[in-house]
Amino acid sequence: MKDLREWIKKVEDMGELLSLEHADWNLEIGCIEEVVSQRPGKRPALLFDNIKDYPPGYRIVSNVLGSLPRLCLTAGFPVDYKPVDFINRWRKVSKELKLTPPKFVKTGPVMENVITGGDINLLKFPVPLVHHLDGGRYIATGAMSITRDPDEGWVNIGTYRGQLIDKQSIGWYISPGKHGTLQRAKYFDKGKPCPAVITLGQDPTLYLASSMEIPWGISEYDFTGGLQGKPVEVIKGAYTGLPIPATAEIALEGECVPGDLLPEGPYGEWPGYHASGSMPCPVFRVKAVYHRNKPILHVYVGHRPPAEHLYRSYIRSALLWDELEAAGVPEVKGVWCHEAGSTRLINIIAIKQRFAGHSRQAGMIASQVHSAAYMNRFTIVVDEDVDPFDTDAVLWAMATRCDPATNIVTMDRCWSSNLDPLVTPGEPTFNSRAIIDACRPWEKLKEFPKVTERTPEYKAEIMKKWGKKILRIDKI
Ligand SMILES: Cc1cc2nc3c(=O)[nH]c(=O)nc-3n(C[C@H](O)[C@H](O)[C@H](O)COP(=O)(O)O)c2cc1C
Ligand SMILES: [Mn+2]
Repeated sequence: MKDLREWIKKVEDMGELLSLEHADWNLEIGCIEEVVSQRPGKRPALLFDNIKDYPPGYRIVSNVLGSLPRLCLTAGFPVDYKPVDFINRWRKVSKELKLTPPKFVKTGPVMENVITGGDINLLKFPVPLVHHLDGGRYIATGAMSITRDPDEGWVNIGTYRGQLIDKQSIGWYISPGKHGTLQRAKYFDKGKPCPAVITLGQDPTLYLASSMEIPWGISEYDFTGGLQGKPVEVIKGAYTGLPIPATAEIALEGECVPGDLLPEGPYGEWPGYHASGSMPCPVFRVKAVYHRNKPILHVYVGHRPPAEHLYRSYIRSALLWDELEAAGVPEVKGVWCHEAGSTRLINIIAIKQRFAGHSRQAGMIASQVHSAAYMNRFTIVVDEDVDPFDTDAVLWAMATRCDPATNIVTMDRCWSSNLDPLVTPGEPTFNSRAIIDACRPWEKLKEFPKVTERTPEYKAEIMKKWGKKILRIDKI
């Protein structure tokens, strides 16, 4: 996609955009998003203009990727894909794409306004107070943080939250173990400040890559260039030297000095809680602000599912399936990172059992590979006759094929974070997790009671003979 504006136009043409005026940045916009993204039926992207206290044109876009057609548009896929089509296509494309580094250009729309030094005032933008219990106004939610590995030289992009501390500073929260945290820690270990760029509105295709677990060492820029078949255009930041997307809506250049910590949080987050409390967090000091005329701030509103972040169920399912195969788990027939687990907490793997221990292998590995290891709590392994997308079928398999005393194993001291409502703020961020082996026990596979269900062929025969009479009920 060229930029966020082209994306908005396309979404409007698809009938998936709702434009609203005169909403208040103070709680209203956050709640409108929650109502819209949790309603049954269409859940449009939201574009707010004439926001209270702000000049016309200073807009907010929200619920950006909160529908499968919008996700397909963003990935460059046909917009009528079903979940399984998306997952298959993402797997194929991400295997075949040619990593394509960004292209440096002299200037671009993001440079329409340049503000430095004492003139910087982040409240120029309609920074929302999103939830009643948030620790403050959150400026970076649907955002991207761009950093360079000081030893290896590659550029990472991650979506990490940022709370407005004052007119020139942001509490820059990155969870333990994320690429941004690892790179930032490398600067701090050398006693050096960590330079970074934070963008607050950008091409959703780049944002998609920024918010997903692309492997360590691969720049999300290069991945996006490959996905869209042309390099992302970037401008070299005057302060940091980092590549800034030329069409970003708003970009902030600055740095984080070791030991410069201030309280951050809580923010109502994707698991559906205000966890984490308020904790000391590295502060991002803004040195330069660039923005387009009439900039659009991308706001992500965290809350219990259904929510915008469910788009990550589709991508994570594809990534997890790939990682299982790469780790040597054979005969994976389906993967679903369930929306009720906010795409991370409950993952379902379907396999065709081929050997004793196969189901345990699938579950243990699925609970630890990169795309799923962070904050996972339940991995459920089912046989191939169970559709992982069908929650009732998965629960039925658990209820009828899993002997809890022998087929639920737990692990403790695994990778979690302050966003986990079971983690006590200030304590080490471990969690425990369960592998629920809901496959028919291997040693009973042959004699396991047959499922009480007619064959599709016999059902079809019955419908041929009786279908008209049965379906009359729909017309009554
Ligand atoms: C809207 C949104 C907000 C997010 N906020 C955070 C955050 O505040 N901190 C964090 O560590 N990860 C956050 N994530 C998850 C990361 O973006 C995700 O794990 C991504 O893979 C991180 O990039 P990395 O793999 O390069 O570290 C968020 C994701 C989304 C979609
Ligand atoms: Mn990364």
